[in-house]
Order: sequence, then C-alpha cells, then structure tokens
Amino acid sequence: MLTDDFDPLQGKMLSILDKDGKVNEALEPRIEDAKLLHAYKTMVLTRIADDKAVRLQRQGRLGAYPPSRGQEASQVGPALALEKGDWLVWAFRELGALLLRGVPLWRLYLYWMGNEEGSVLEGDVSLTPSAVPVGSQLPHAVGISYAMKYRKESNVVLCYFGDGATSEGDFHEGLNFAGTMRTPVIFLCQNNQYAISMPRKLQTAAPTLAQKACAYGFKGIQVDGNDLLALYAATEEAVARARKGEGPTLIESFTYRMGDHTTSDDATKYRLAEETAYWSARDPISRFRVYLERKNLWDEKREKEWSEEAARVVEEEVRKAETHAPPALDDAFAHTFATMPEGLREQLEFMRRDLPAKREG
Ligand SMILES: Cc1ncc(C[n+]2csc(CCOP(=O)(O)OP(=O)(O)O)c2C)c(N)n1
Repeated sequence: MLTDDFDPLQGKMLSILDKDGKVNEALEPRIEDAKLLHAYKTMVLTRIADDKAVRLQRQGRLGAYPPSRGQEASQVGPALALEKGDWLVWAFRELGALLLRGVPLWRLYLYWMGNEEGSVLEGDVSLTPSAVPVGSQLPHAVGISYAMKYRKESNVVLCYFGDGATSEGDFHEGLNFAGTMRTPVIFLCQNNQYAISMPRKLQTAAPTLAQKACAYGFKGIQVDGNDLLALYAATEEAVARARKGEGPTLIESFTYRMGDHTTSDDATKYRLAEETAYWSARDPISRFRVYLERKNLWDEKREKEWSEEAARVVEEEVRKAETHAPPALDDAFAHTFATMPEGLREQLEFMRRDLPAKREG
C-alpha cells in the first residue's frame, strides 16, 4: 500500500514520473489511454484558459483572478480518480479539476467576472461553489462525507485546499471529525509552498503537511505534486479505501505556484527568480508529455491540433461569458441567507431606492 511505503514521518515522498518524464515502472498505475489523453488535454486546456483569464483581467474584462500555472497536475490528477456520484469540494485555485469533470469554462469565467450565476456549476460529479474564505470548505466536505456514510452510499468526497488552510481551525476540526467518524473523504492539500507571500516553513514547524494526518488517526502521504501519475495513484488508493469504509486520507501535493497569488499580487517581491526557474524545469505538463510520447500517444502534430482546439474553445467560452446577461443589482444580496436578516434587507431597500437616482445624477 502506497501510504505504508511512503510514510511522511520517514521523509518519503511518492514520485512515479521523474522530472524528465521517466516512469518508475514498479509504481506505474494502470490507466487506459483514453483517460491519459483526457488528462493531458485538460492540462493543456487549463493552461491556455488560465493564461487567458490573466490577460482578460489586465484588459479590465475580468476581476481579480488566482492563476493555476504549474499546478495543473495537482488539480487534474486527483480529480481523475473520481466517479459519478462523488463530490468535489474546492477552494478557488482548482480550474483543472473542474474542467476535467466537465464544468463549462464560461461559467467559471462568469464567476471571476463577478456574476453569481458563475456559481451554478454542473459537471459529471457533484460540486460545491468556490470557497474563498480559506479552509471554510473542509467542515462542509466532512459533513457531506458523513451524510454519505449515514446513508450507506459508496461515494466519496475529494476536498481541495491550500497549504495556508492548514493553519485554520476549520482544517483541524474537519480532520478531527473525519477521523473519529471514519468518513469517506480525501483531503487534497495543494501545497504550492506559499499562502500569498507566506512561505510554507512559516506556516508550520512540521517537516511535512501530510504527517498531520497521524495526529487525527488516519493515513497521510506526501506526493510529488507535478507528477500526474503519482497524484492519480495516491488518490485512487485513497478513494478505494474510503469506498470500503476505511475512512479518510490526507494527500499533500507538493507543487509550486508558477504565477502570482492573484492578479493583485507581485510574487517577485517575495520570491527569487532562481526558485521560479528551478520549478519551471519541473513543469507538470512537459513531464507528462514525455511519458505520453514514450507510449506513442503524443507527437508534434497532435500537440498542434490539441492546443489549437483548446485555444478555439477558450475564445468561444470567453464570448459566451461576455455575452451573458449581467447580474441584477439585487443579486449581491440574494444568495447568502434563506431568510434575509433585517440589516441586509434595509441595505437592499436603500440600494433599490437610492442607487438608480445616484446613477442618473
Ligand atoms: C479566512 C481567510 N483569511 C484570509 C484570507 C485572505 N487570503 C486569500 S487567499 C489566502 C492564502 C491562501 O493560501 P493557501 O491556502 O496556501 O492557498 P493558495 O492561495 O496558495 O492556493 C489568504 C490569506 C481569506 N480569503 N480567508
């Protein structure tokens, strides 16, 4: 079992594809070709869609946006292990996972354009809306997984969050309940090594984040987060355990955020160029491409076709988002409470009464 062989307390990290794309055959997971190609094409689409979002923000066509560059394998690999009926609970930097599960890109663009309709997400698994308050999605994920256990369903919840979330109370409360109730949840920590400008080593004195699982009585594993095969293998095993009623797993995906925290950030203020260059040489997409080439699933001609198709899809999805009806003014008040509290209702009335006049004036 991978979680036994790669104990984070012994300082062992699971890696299957090395930085040059060479595979460790003893650990290589069996994944059918169609699934491998779906994963690769989704990573390519994610990068193109992500770069486009940054450019749209620069042009004033989209609000603040958190780039995914460098984290494509960390997002796509775990989501590849889900099946229909499972839940995907996410934070805000999981574009690749959402695209893999069939969420329409234009909806996600709409969300970052500030339209609440961008939170109406449909894919081939069940989805929560984004959770920007750091760590707040963990208790929700555990609650959903407890409901599954209570109903004797065999589905699982995959819950993404960042290294910064491990300092929130919600992280510890979530893991504690999941451990005591042995719920079918996989905690996927995308350790991109920074919470905005806060480096991982100031987040916790523990050598790894994966080892925190030990304190809650379940398995944890640290995985090379730029290695799609390792992420898939670790998640697939965790999913199988959860479906059998053997409880939660914490997976630490050790990756790197290549870009800024969001379009409001400037990472050159707190990171050295040498560090970013080191991680550029470990790009998750080019590493996986070499693996596919060795399996005769990739060549230059196909790459050109796929990236041109992805670029075409991205332009079309931007068009859909930009031609979508703008949100009604009331929308900013509509989706938080089932019954609107008095103070909020007063503000709504104030806005309805005074804003049109102010706009005209
Ligand atoms: C409860 C809370 N505190 C602070 C913030 C401001 N904030 C937004 S993202 C972020 C860092 C999150 O870091 P991490 O969990 O590692 O995820 P990453 O952004 O690196 O993907 C912070 C502090 C917030 N959104 N919510």
